[in-house]
Amino acid sequence: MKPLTEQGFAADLHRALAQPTRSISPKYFYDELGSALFEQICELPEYYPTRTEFALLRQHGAEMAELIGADAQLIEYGAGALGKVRLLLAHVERPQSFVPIDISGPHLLQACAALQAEHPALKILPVVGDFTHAVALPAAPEPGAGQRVGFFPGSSVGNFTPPQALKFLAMTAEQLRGGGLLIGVDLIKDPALLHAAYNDSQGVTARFNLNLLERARREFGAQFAADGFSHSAFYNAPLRRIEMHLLSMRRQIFSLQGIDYEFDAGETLHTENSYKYSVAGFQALAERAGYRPGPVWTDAQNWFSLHWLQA
Ligand code: AVI
Repeated sequence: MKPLTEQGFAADLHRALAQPTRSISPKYFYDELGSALFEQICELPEYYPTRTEFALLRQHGAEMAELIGADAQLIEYGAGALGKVRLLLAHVERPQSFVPIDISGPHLLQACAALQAEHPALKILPVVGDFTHAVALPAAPEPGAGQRVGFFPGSSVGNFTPPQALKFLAMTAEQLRGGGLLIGVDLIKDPALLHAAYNDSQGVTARFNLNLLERARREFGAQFAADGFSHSAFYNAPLRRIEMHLLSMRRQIFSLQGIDYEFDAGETLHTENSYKYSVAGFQALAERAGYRPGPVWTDAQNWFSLHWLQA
């Protein structure tokens, strides 16, 4: 077995499998195939967050840009394909620079090249790193010039537990002091809608979840029966979160790098939480992290929210 201090997918998977209640970080979904499956999820009819947030950015981008102000440095946490920031950049006056942070260097640089072609005058300063930690950032605008503004769309904050979210928000509040954060947050709603969003009829979310085990097979030769696990996603109402699990269909052995882990029928590996907030509940969390909550934009159905938080 790998030493317990080791970082990375294999070490974390061993650590998870050795626990009586098995749970692993959702960050391991996102290898090449997992990232492509997530892009497909964003297009699904049942997965409302992406299109609702896009619509809010399209509708209110100019108001948001007004709060961002002229000459701002815009920092995107967990940048991905840079689709949403384009809707802001269309309105922001003379951005001083755009700093996208992402763990996947090749993808980030590719996305930056495409954005640069559309905005030849924009200074793009990509940072390859884990945005959940305090990565070194380019210098902020001079005092009296524009402000530093963070952008964290997609309700990725929902994939943190509330204590992790508090820690992340407190870190960004420090980084953005004097400026602000524009953050997308998925809202509490009818559990049937939530259930459908994470149990789509085409089975893409199931493939996305199961890819975590397939990734272990590809990368470390993990051995398990292809039909031994199934996708399970449900709304845990008291905790206000969708939980995703990989559910063992029978008593079986999952073998990883020469170590056998036993699963009973019905036992799970917990792979993701996706917390849902009320507007007031999220504002209270942001306040505890050192922000002053400002304007909030929501859709007519109250499914999704974008918050301006003053740092
Ligand atoms: C990235 N994150 C905000 C997505 C979510 O909704 O929690 C990931 C996801 N998991 C299943 N479907 C989408």
